[in-house]
Amino acid sequence: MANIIIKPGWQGRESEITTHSAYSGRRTFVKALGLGSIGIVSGWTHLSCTDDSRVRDVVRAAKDPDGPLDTIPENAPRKGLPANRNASFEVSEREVSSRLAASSYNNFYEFDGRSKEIWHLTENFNPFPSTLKVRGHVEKNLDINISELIESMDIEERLYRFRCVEAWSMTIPWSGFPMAKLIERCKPTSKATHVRFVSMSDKDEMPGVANQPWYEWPYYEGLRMDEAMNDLAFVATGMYGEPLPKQNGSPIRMVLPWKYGYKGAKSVNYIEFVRKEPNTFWNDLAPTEYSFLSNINPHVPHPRWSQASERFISDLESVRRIPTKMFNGYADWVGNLYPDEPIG
Ligand SMILES: Nc1nc2c(c(=O)[nH]1)N[C@H]1C(S)=C(S)[C@@H](COP(=O)(O)O)O[C@H]1N2
Ligand SMILES: [Mo]
Repeated sequence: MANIIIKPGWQGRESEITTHSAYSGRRTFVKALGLGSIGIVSGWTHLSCTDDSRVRDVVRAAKDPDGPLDTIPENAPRKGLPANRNASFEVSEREVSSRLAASSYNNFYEFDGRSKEIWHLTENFNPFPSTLKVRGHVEKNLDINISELIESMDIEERLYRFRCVEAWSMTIPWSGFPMAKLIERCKPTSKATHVRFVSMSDKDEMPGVANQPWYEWPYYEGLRMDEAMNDLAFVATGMYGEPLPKQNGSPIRMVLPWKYGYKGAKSVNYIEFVRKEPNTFWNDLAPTEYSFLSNINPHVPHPRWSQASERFISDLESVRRIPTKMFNGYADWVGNLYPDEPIG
């Protein structure tokens, strides 16, 4: 474990670890160093959007107005698009974010953990065709063709608030289908208490998987079954009336608008039904910063910044600070799932 140099993330673009000789998995690695989470991982985890460099990234991305809109896979299904909007999910207090902002200011560590400009790194990524594997406590294992899955569902549009743990936010018109419909299709047995989602992970297609080996790829997330079956839980296959751009998680990505953005795994190709609370990517990396539940709560600060307000990205030239709502404004839908949390 010699020759390990760790720099905070804001000191430069080169990797934090210049030598990372054989280690099996990041957890063992951090344990071997005998360090707690916060200090060591500060360069690996999220930075608050109050950091000015984040906003500079937004402006820089704006200078390339064509690229981010041009990354929809050619072979993505378009059936049912644009879909009718479901009127139950109106967002009236703020405007819809621009499509350019939503497709050029992204978090997707499989491509890059540092900059928000993911779209121009997605050239080699081929989300279609692909197979969704369904495993664990199910009547039987399934290998589902994802194009066929999308084409077999009734596609609807839902306008949802979106809140990243870094304290920036948008309002996004997703298209897709309720997560409950997918779970129905998977036929979990009564033993399943939780569901895991695992993202695609390919070194040849995703530069961040190749050059950031200290992360525990593939990205993995999870929910309780009652959360996954809630009306709000959504599987997005598109946005702004088009199929999902690659940087937004093509071919399918999970959307859980009452939770911080990282709970919604992108580019999922594996679902597993399990009997206990599963480990999750960010919670394993820094348990003091990211909990399993990760419900949006303005009263609970992140250890490194407040969560009481957020930078709302309306479009790339127009960012303003607004207050954060309990459960991101979705207490009426999900408040009853968490009897121990305040609704106020
Ligand atoms: N597989 C995977 N899923 C992911 C991430 C990631 O790095 N990898 N980032 C998460 C985070 S931190 C956020 S805020 C959202 C960003 O989604 P967007 O770029 O479409 O807005 O995706 C989430 N899902
Ligand atoms: Mo995020």
